[in-house]
Amino acid sequence: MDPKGAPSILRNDKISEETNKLISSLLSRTDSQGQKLCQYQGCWYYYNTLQGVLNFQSGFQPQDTDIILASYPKSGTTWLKALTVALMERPKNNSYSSDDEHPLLYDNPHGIVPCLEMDVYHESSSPNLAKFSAPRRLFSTHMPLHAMEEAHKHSACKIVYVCRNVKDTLVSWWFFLCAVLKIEQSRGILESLFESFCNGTIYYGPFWEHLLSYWRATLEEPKHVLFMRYEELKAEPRHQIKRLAEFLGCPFTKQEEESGVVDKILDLCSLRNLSSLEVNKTGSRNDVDHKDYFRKGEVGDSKNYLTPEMEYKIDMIIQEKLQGSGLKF
Ligand code: PAP
Repeated sequence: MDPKGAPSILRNDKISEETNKLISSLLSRTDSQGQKLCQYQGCWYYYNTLQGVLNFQSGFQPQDTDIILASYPKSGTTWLKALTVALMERPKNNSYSSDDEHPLLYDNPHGIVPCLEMDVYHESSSPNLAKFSAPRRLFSTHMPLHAMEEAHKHSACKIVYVCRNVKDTLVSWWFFLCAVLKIEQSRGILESLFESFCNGTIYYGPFWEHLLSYWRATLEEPKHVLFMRYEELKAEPRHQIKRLAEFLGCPFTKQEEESGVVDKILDLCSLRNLSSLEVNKTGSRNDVDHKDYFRKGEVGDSKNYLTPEMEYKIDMIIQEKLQGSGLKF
């Protein structure tokens, strides 16, 4: 395919001379669609994304009140963004009466919560952050924690990580990639993604390093880093959203719970509701149609696409890489 047709973050046409020089000293590879990736600080990025990471690393000044929503791609980012926005948007009087003015009705969660390396620092290391001031700045990232180490070490900002069963993540990525590249969803592409997934040379991979970077941090600093799971959000949404609210320092009041605010937020942020909104049916940003962020949202959907051999290989890799960490799937 013509790489120019791909979303900017997957391309390699917005990099500075300096980044170009850096890339020439890094390990690099070309994926099955002809897009180039390189490995920086142990993580694989498409070149334009790397430029955003470098801009972020040289320019970001964390604030103690910042909230950063982190994830490996296709692990529940859109859902976590929507839930966090809904939590933050609760009116102070607890009445939750401004339903028809809610920002989630007018923009996709990715438009409301920008990604540090893909949106905010995509083109510059000194973007204008004035519009992110009140009441707390809310950002997202797909970077592993070690890429944000400086920001993380020097502030008390809250980091929420959502992870997902990696087999479902892989299948979700396959559907998403084919949708945004507007290419046929072939087994060949799934198999090639599977190989890259397993050997770690995939966008933002290796996934095990990603998971472990946040897992270790949550064990060391549970008040600083919250570790959530997509499957737990599906299985016990009320409990998980309360956990999130408490971690962010905005727990539900008794009055809110009694008046059904928890369920209202869960309904508002449900895949069914969000995907039925006009803005998510027809809108787009950064060359990605909003509708492509919503598919089935089912736990275990990968069974329908991966062979038992593929599943076995991923299970073995997880077992080996996560051994001794206490993190299990
Ligand atoms: P991103 O990394 O590109 O932002 P992300 O939101 O993490 O994508 O993952 C998309 C997955 O979350 C899709 O899963 P699927 O392909 O297995 O269906 C998508 O359907 C699912 N998803 C999106 N919004 C929600 C939601 N509100 N509730 C539950 N799942 C959701």
